Amino acid sequence: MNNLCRLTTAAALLMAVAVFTSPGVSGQAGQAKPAAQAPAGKPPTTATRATPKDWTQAPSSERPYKVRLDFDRWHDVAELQADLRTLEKAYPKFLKYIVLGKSYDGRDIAGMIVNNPDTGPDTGKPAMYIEANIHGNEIQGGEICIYTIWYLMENYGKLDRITKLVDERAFYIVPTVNPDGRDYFMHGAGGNSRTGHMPVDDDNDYQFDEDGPEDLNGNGIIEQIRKYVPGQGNYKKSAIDPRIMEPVKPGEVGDYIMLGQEGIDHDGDGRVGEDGPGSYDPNRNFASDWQPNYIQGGAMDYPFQLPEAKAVNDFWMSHPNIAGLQTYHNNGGMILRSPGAEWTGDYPASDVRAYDELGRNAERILPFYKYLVIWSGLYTVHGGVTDWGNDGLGIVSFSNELWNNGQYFTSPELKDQQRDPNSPIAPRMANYFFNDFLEFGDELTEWKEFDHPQFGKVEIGGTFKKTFGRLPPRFMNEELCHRNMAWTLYQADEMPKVTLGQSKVEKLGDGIFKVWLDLGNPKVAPTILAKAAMNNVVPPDLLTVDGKGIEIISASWVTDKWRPAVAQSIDQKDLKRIMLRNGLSGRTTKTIQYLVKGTGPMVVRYASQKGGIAEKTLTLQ
Ligand SMILES: [Ca+2]
Ligand SMILES: [Ca+2]
Ligand SMILES: [Ca+2]
Ligand SMILES: [Ca+2]
Ligand SMILES: [Zn+2]
Repeated sequence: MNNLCRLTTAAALLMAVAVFTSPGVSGQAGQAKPAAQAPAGKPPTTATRATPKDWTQAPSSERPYKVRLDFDRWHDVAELQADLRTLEKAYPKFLKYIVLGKSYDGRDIAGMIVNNPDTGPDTGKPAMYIEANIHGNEIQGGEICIYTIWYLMENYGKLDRITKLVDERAFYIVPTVNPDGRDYFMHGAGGNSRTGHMPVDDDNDYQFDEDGPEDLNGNGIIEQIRKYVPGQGNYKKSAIDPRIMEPVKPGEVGDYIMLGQEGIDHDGDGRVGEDGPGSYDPNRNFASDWQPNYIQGGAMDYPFQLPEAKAVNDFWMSHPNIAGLQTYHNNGGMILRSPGAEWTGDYPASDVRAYDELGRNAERILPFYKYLVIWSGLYTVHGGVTDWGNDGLGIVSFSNELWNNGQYFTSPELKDQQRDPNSPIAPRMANYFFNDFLEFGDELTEWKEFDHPQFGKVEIGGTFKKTFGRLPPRFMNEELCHRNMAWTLYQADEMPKVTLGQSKVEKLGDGIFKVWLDLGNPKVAPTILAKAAMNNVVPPDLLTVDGKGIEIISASWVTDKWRPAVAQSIDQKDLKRIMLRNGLSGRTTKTIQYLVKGTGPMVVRYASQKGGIAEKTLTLQ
């Protein structure tokens, strides 16, 4: 019971006491006479029970949603696109449905631009790019993408922070970068459909994709096959739970053999499911630290060979205002940044500081998630999206590994129980417990007899569904959507934002002025990452001066505004067009001093590819 509830109960109790102790009242509560029947001239002695007040006419504490979408299930490609269309139709001013390109099988790679045109075109604002599902089986990021668009729109004009964010930033949101893989995962046999669908000969028999796994019993899941061979097997049913198969100890015999995953050996090579669709890694086909297949498996023959990788990269190249990137994966509960490989070396210290501050706050927004560097915290990745994003495009890039099985049993008491190997929620059994008592058997297929054309009488089953483990249970997905979105909105808010702040104009003589002006970036991310400046992938910020007849005699950086003795002269050819090669780092103010000849308006403009544009007009008189 909370405090408010306690108070209310106490108040009700007091009132009841007051009624029962009023003089002249001897009956029980239910027998109090209505006031209308009290004798004339006497005040009523008890309260009247009037007809209930119709509160529904007063404003509700709940906010009505304009669009209702479901976030407690998974959507195939057509459903995701339908949701995008629904949102676009409901919020046509802010939303624009876009197609970045086609997948190998010809599906649209659809996305949404979120922008308030009243505050300028999207391309003129720092933009946050959010994508999901480059690995076909890692689907729940798609729902987060839809949730993000939905939440921004539903709360625009209602929550000041959301309104400001949408006014100041643009968003590019792509729910599935690998629509072939997504639909194969959801509708096809594929449990392991990480890949896209460009054919690859996995087993070097000069045939492409000739023998994939097959859902023989038609329940939509690729299961295990076991065969009962009493006294001749090397597997047995576990004593803890007969649904679990375990290998026998040396010297023991078991009653079962395991025959691998569900399917048929179509090409007679003795193997089942050895060459399914594709089989490469779309997240190894990007240009930073790209390595050939013999170093980085699944990288394909050259960067951007995959139509999906090329489509998103073409979009990034044509939207250099993208300053923040999130690419959703699953699973494990991680907030990852590059480098993907140790040999490329860590980022310059100033970049690491910005990443660390963002990452530490991400951990606070996302309990159960750890902020980690890819090569040291996960594994080595060559040619991944976030390396290309940071090193090749100068974008602050993160990748979340969504969902962590630890989220099933989260209280300290239950965590203690998980340490007890005999507990039904010990790690080995936790999934079974969760399946039985929280999902009512929805996630596990039981063993069932099957007549296999090649193996004879077998049993198929014993498998958690493809949605289990990598994805949260459906009923927990809305929280996953919201928290991950909240983290990307925080990142979007901390993208660089250039400002022109305090200024001072001092008249030195006839038509000669000293002008001070503060240039600022109050956000965590720098306008140009140090690594991007090193790689020359982001153009310098540009500080320009305009005004009829105005000449800049000299320009210098004021080292300390409050002790202005020392100034560092800016040695550039055109002082009306000063380049800042390293931009403005995070949370910085820098003061410039101009010596100007001329009178009238002086327009100063700071333009940063990733930090936006600020303009200020000073008057020289
Ligand atoms: Ca083959
Ligand atoms: Ca293949
Ligand atoms: Ca099956
Ligand atoms: Ca085969
Ligand atoms: Zn992944």
